[in-house]
Order: sequence, then structure tokens, then C-alpha cells
Amino acid sequence: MPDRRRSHLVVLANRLPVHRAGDGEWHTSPGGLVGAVLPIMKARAGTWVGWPGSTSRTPSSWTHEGVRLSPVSVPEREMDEHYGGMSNRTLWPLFHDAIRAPEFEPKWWDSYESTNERFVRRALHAAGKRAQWWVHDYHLMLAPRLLRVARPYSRVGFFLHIPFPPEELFAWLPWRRQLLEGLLGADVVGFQTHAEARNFSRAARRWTRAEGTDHELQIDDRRIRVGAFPISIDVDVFESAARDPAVIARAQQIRRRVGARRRVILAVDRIDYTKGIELRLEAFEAALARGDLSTDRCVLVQIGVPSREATPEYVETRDRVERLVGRINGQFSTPGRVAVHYFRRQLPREELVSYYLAADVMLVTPLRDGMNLVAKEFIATRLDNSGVLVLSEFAGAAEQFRRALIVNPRDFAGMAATLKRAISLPHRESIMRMAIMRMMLRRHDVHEWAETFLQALERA
Ligand code: ADQ
Repeated sequence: MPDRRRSHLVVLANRLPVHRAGDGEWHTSPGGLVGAVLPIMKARAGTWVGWPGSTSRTPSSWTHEGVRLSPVSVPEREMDEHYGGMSNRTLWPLFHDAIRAPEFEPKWWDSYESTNERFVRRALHAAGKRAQWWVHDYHLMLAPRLLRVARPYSRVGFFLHIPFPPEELFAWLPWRRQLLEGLLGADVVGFQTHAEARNFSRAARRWTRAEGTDHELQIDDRRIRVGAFPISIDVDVFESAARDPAVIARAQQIRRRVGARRRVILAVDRIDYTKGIELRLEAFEAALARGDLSTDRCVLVQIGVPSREATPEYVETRDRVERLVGRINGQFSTPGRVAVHYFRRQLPREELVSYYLAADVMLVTPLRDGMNLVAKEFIATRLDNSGVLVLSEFAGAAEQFRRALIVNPRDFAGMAATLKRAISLPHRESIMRMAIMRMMLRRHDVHEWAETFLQALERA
């Protein structure tokens, strides 16, 4: 039951948590943000303001699984410039260590401003006076200030799902002051890790009038709490899927088909240049070439879901990944012993959990990642504490899971050595490592994440 004493929670996020499928019905969308925030919104009977994913045939508002949905309508060209341009070709690469060169295009910035204004207008229209606002992610960094101006006394929270870059990278942005001032409209500004909270506070002190510490800033007589709120998953949902006899039977079938007696190494990603898929494949190839690994002993299963394919870098990444898989299989596969199984598709949750259960080793090796929920999902499904997690030191998750085998994804030799170690880690050691990680995850699930953030907001 929603708690009526609380103020009405309104989330602003780039996308609504639903999409219209081929059957014409609205279905819950996959992805990190939705998986984390939707359960909270259901429990609080909140309102979600976001873009519906298309410009046509959208009701003015409706209720989905107990959550009020308020679609924002954005003209196609403006959305292209805001989402495809400023969000995904400027901010995304810049905030991920400039792995690809960010582009700085003034007309994208204009659309970014106007789209943020549209979202806020829609949100103000959708919510009553007692609303408490929770703005999400890099698409809407101007929204906290716009809300503050419109409703000076309401509470505004902001959470960034992706990394916040160090000062010297953030400095590249021609609109750095405006973005910082946008965020400083919030009462609580949350990040995935402490390092990012510190990056933000330092940037704010350098390029705005804000003063204060890494955890608390002051501007115009307002106090802003800045902190780390590492996002998580709904652990119960993944645990109960992992107990489902049909899911377990399917996991055994996957093992028989791809693994037989081989160790199954699994990787699951959105196909994105930040996720380190190519370097991971190359490290696997090098380990096979050197004889550190053999296709008699192990198999790599790479599941990738295409994303953002309107942006050329994403199509290029997918092409490169597919060429690499072909190259590795061409050289190392033998009949009945495929080196890399590659599945380019979105899997339903039960199927995904079957893969997690079928795996001996999970490879999560992004070049930079805000958190990485795949790592947490894998841990959640390992009810018997089996399984080895190989985790990039550049994923936010590495701050929490120090018992994973931590790797630098750019260290080729280190990656290959860690792969070799992972498939032959003594059982007792892997059980001990996983048990500690599971304890940590169970203590910090998504409900705890949201409660902690919202409590901080209520106290602000
Ligand atoms: P993402 O970059 O999307 O999220 P991640 O945290 O790994 O990255 O979440 C991906 C989600 O998509 C997971 O729930 C995973 O199960 C799902 N997924 C991936 N491939 C899939 C497939 N082939 N089939 C089905 N499901 C698949 C952003 C940030 C992250 C941050 C999250 C949440 O980039 O750093 O952890 O938001 O804050």
C-alpha cells in the first residue's frame, strides 16, 4: 500500500519505464534505471515523467502497474539533438573518460536546454503542490534548477547513473557552468561512488559560486548534500528466479549444450564501447593463442544487446565485436568445441538468470562504468556461493566488491592471467569470495538504495 502521509514522489527520467511492443501494448522496458526505480515507484504510487519512445499515438497520461505515467512530447529533431547529440555524443563519452572523443555542438546544447525545460513544464503540470522531485541521469542535468525556480520550497533530488568525470575532463565542456548550476538546484546530488561525488564538488567549487566541502556545498544560502548512493538490484527477484525449477533445468540444458565438461565463461552487456567487449575478446584470444586457456577446458559465451544504433560509434562497435568473434572462432573452434558463443539479443529475465546459473566465471570488464548491474545480478543468483566474478577496477561495483578478481581491462597480460586464474580458482577460495560478496549485496539492495536516497532528501 502506498503511504499517503508522504509527499507525492515524482520521477523525471529521459524515458518512461515502458515501451509499446509489436502487439500495441505497453510493456515494462529493460535496463538498469528502470529495474532499480520502478519497484520503488510502485511501492510509493508515484508519477513518472519521461519520453515515451515515439512521437505518435501516446495517451496524455495513464497508469501502469500502479505508477502514473506522464509522457513528455518532444519534436523529433529536438529529441535527436538532445538525446542522440548532447546526451550520447557529448556527455556520455566525456563522462566515460573520453574513451571516444566527445563532440561539442552548440545547436545540440540549445536542444538540451529546451528539452530540459519541456520535461520540467510537463512535471509541474503532472504533479500537485506537495510533490517531491527525483531527477535521474545525464539527460536532465538542468532540471533541478528549473524545478527550484518554479517551486522554491519543494525538495529536489538528483541521481547520476553514470560516472562524473575528474575536473580536468569536465573542464572541456563549453557549458560546464550551466550544467553545474543546473545540478546545484537540487537539495541532494547523488553519485554511484565517493570519487565521483568528490569530482562534482570540486568542479562546483571551481566553476560556480558554491563553497563548502566534498559532502556539503552552499550556494545562495542553500545547503546541498553531495554523496555516494551506490545503486543496486532487487535481490529477491533474482534469487527467486534462481530457485525456479524451470530456470534451473534450463541452466543445466545450456551447460550441456555449450559447455559439456568445459568451464563456462559468461559476459552480458549492452553493446557499448564503454563496456570493454573488444578488449575482453582480444584477451581471451591471446590466452587461447598462448595456450593459457584451451577450448577443451573452457568456452566463452558473450550475450550482447544492441543499443543506440542511431549513433555510428555503436554500429561500429557491434561490427568490430562480430568480426572478432568470427576471427577467434575461425582460428580456435573445432567440431563440438566452439570457442565463443555469441548471442546478439535481449533475453527475458528468466533466460538471463539461466545463463548466470550456467556460468562458472562471469566477466564484467568495462573500461568505465557508473556501477554495472550485471555484476550484481550474477552475484544475486549464486545461491550456493559458487562462481567467480572477474570485475574491472573501473566499474563503480569494484568499490563494493573487493572480493571479486579485480582486473584492469587495458592490461592485456593481466586480463589473460586473471582469466586463467578464474577458471582454476580453488573451490574453497571461490566459495569464500562469493559468500562475502553475497552478504554485501543482500545488505545493500535496491530498496535500501532508494530508501537511503529518499531519507537524505527528506532530511534536506
Ligand atoms: P547500463 O549502462 O545499461 O546502465 P548496467 O548497469 O550493466 O548498464 O545495466 C544493464 C542492464 O541491462 C542489466 O540489468 C542487464 O541485465 C540488462 N541486460 C544487458 N544485456 C542484456 C541482454 N542481452 N538481455 C537482457 N538484459 C540485458 C546505466 C549505467 C550503469 C549503471 C546503471 C544503473 O551505465 O553503470 O549501473 O545505469 O544505474
